[in-house]
Amino acid sequence: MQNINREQFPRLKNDLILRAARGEIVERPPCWIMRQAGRYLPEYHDAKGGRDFFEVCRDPEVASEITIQPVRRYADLLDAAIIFSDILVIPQAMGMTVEMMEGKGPHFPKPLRTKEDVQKVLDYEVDVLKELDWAFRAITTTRNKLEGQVPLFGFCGGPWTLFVYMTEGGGSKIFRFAKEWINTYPDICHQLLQKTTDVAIEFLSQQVVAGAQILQVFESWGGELSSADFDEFSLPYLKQIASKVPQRLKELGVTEHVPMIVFAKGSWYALNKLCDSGYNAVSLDWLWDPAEACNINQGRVTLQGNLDPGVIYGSDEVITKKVQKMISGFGGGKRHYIVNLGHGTHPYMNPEKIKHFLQECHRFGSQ
Ligand code: 1CP
Repeated sequence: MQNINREQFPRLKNDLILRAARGEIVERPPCWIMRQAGRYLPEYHDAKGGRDFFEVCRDPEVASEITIQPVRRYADLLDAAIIFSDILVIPQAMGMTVEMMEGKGPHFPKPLRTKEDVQKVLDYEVDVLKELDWAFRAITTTRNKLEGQVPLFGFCGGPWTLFVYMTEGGGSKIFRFAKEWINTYPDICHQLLQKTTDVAIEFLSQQVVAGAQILQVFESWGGELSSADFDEFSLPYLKQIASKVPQRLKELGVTEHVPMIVFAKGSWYALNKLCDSGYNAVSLDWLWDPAEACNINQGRVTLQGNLDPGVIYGSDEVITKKVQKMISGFGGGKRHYIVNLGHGTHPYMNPEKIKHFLQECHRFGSQ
């Protein structure tokens, strides 16, 4: 395990996203992109060199290089880096095997299908510091290598989203097993969601100790739940994370305020509640009209998003037009706003189009 002195990290030169997340008035909206590192960048494939995804995550030198690649390529256009890792490292730390199938996505050879399967995970004693030591090393290395250019995001998956992967065994279109679980054995589901939440709280807190300066929780499958089921199987756990991470950070001796962002993709019905869920910022998918979201938010939190990632496949002129519309929809972006896409990049995207998107966000956001 590492011995970290947070005072010794390089001084932060660009704290724009931290100020915007805290609700301060800023000179322009900060910009970053979900999945800004990864497969659409040729330099990612060079650095990965055909190795296994999780092997690369566990190598602090390569993981930090991949994390910094977009910051280097889009110099001065990105206001944050996000550590190169995956949401599925929590199920791994809980004793489950997760493989990454090249070009396909995550695969669990033994998903949770019986009560005994779940009990095994509930009984498994998780030592977050030990199991995820490699993740903390990657964060510390990256924080040092970033030399204070931009803040570093730590992240984790939302408990419901992780539950989906643990029960389905991978991505899904119909969510047969996850839905079978919550509609047959809700009590067992709550036990598993609680255990996952406890691990997520410790994992996020230790990422901060290791050097993360801002946190995001990805509840990517939120929108697969009905409004009532979201209130039962997702929201209470997201709220616990927001309230307990700051408590844990205090215990761990972290004195600065670390902003937290929640992204519950597809959970449009929950925006009002998410604005009161304890997060500093709520990330929106592209189904939202920015002005309508602002109207619901009423300045309670910072909103993040929300350009349809598909717009990146369009012409420069159309990207420009849609960026302008987005930023004006968010009231010009000088307060309560962080630029992002409504979801992550795709492997087929042209890095030059992403650059154009970022340049236009700077141009309209500075006006
Ligand atoms: O810059 C970055 O953001 C890179 C770090 C990162 C993050 C934040 C990766 C790298 N994954 C994630 C989060 C993540 N992983 C989410 C939440 C965000 C989202 O909704 O997109 C989810 C749902 C996953 C699960 C996952 N991992 C998928 C999706 C599969 C599905 O069910 O649709 C996939 C394809 C992965 C693999 C993965 N993770 C990251 C990369 C670069 C890759 C591709 C690996 C490869 O083949 O090289």
